[in-house]
Amino acid sequence: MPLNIKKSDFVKSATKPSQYPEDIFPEFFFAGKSNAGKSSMLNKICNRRKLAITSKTPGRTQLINFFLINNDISFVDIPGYGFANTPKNVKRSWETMVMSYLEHRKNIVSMFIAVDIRRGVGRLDEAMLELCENFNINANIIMTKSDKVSNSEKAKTKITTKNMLSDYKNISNIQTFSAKNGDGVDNALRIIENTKIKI
Ligand SMILES: Nc1nc2c(ncn2[C@@H]2O[C@H](COP(=O)(O)OP(=O)(O)OP(=O)(O)O)[C@@H](O)[C@H]2O)c(=O)[nH]1
Ligand SMILES: [Mg+2]
Repeated sequence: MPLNIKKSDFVKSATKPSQYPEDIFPEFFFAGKSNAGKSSMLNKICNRRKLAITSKTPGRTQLINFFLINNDISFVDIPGYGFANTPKNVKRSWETMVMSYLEHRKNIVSMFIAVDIRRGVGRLDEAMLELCENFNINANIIMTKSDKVSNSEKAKTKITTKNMLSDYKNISNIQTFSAKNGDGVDNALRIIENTKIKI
């Protein structure tokens, strides 16, 4: 059964572990390239328009944002990687912030990687996958903005992505998603329902 989200609340933003909320609930985090649609995905899954802030401008989400779902699941929107012309100091602070999140957070059960379906999986997505593999974190690949391509393109991309990522043992699911028309929402909710017990 898909998870039924009845309640979703913003908890807090953080840059470092001392600022994180308690680690008592199973946690899912949303990663991906800047502008790939992470925050929109989180909102669509929660059926809320403005829970996480979204923007046309890449680099909108700059802190680690924690949300509490149904009072017993945690969602985390992390800043995106790899937008053009990232200054070196911003890149370094992203790395410090995300690395210490992965190192310290004990309640992570799974991650959703948002990949713009028109762009496909890139070098930095693979780097993120590898990083998570090292931390034993299970990954779900979400090909976002599927409303922008035809059904045949959707099917084709799913197959090529599956083939391309077949070496990663930590990927449990590859699916399409649209925050615009709801494609893939139920499947994402089913995954959360089935994974949340793992803590
Ligand atoms: N057509 C369409 N547009 C989308 C979809 N999801 C996101 N967008 C648009 O893509 C842009 C970026 O969306 P965000 O959700 O802010 O992306 P993000 O990955 O959180 O970006 P950063 O926080 O900057 O890393 C916005 O203009 C969204 O409206 C989708 O499913 N379909
Ligand atoms: Mg965002």
